[in-house]
Amino acid sequence: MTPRLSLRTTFAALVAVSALSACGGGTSAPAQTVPTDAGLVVTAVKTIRFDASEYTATAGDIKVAYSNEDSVRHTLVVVKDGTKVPNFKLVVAQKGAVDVAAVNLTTGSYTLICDVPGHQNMKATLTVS
Ligand SMILES: [Cu+2]
Repeated sequence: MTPRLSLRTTFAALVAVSALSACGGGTSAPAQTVPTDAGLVVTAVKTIRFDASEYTATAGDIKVAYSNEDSVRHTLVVVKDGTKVPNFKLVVAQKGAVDVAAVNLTTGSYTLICDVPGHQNMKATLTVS
């Protein structure tokens, strides 16, 4: 009985460790301020909107900063031809939060959205040239 018990305990410990490591990483660490070299700055403002309906950026690796001046959580997702650009999503959980990450975009027209349910109002055009 003892060997079986210790095996089970080891397994439980392994599961706990892998669960812990799954929690780390993945999301980018939130910055406190908008970096001065950001290639695109988007702000979520009151009444569940972005601060503009049209944005522009230069093709290549674009450092995107997302700032929250609203009181609820917002996300920023880039959509191209109805498909979300993979591996890119900014999240600002509360007022004053800033999230920054780079996304590589080629020349073209994109749509910026917030994919929080009920936030369909948050939609803007991003022109990359
Ligand atoms: Cu939102």
